Amino acid sequence: MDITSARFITSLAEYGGFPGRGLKQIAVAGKSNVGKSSLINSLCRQKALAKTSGTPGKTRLINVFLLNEAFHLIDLPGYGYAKVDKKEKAVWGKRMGDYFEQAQELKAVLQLVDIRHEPTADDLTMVSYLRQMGIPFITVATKADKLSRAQRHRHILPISFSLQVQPPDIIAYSSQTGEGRQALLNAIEAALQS
Ligand SMILES: Nc1nc2c(ncn2[C@@H]2O[C@H](COP(=O)(O)OP(=O)(O)OP(=O)(O)O)[C@@H](O)[C@H]2O)c(=O)[nH]1
Ligand SMILES: [Mg+2]
Repeated sequence: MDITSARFITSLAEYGGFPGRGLKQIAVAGKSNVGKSSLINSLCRQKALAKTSGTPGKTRLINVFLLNEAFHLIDLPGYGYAKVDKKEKAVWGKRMGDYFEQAQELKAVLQLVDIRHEPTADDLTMVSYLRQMGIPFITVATKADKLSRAQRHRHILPISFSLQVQPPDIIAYSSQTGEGRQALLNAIEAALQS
């Protein structure tokens, strides 16, 4: 599979009112600044489809994109942003809970973790939530370009232990070099067929 077209559809605070339901969905989750929006841009080969930022907490709403006129890709707001107060965290939790409970068209979550770091407590909470909900997820280790090939192996292992995912199932990805793009597209294609 390749991506032949991609466009922004809408930003939602509440998923319940989303009119374009019925198409299959893939959602992108992960902590703030892990590279969710950058991954969407590199996957779609567009520079500014999803807004990216060096400042964590850029994506606050649920952003919906239509790919290949065939399925929705959902950019979820990131979690674990230290400067967010309690009230905002509660809003985030409610938004996400509503989304995951209502998104019956959701086929898989791309769960992003930074290849350089061990998954955070929030990552573990997210993954166990997905498992509990029976939502399949594809683990993507982002910013692979920041490590050498030898270093990558050393970093994938603790990620695999902590998330309980087999090492070969973790896709090392770089939005800057396009590494892992084809592997991820293949995984998305398989998820959409399930
Ligand atoms: N070197 C490198 N930098 C990356 C990569 N992906 C993202 N970044 C950088 O990481 C920062 C955050 O990227 P975003 O894509 O905005 O992250 P996000 O997960 O969407 O963040 P929120 O919207 O705040 O949740 C930006 O400065 C990006 O340029 C990558 O593959 N390699
Ligand atoms: Mg973002």
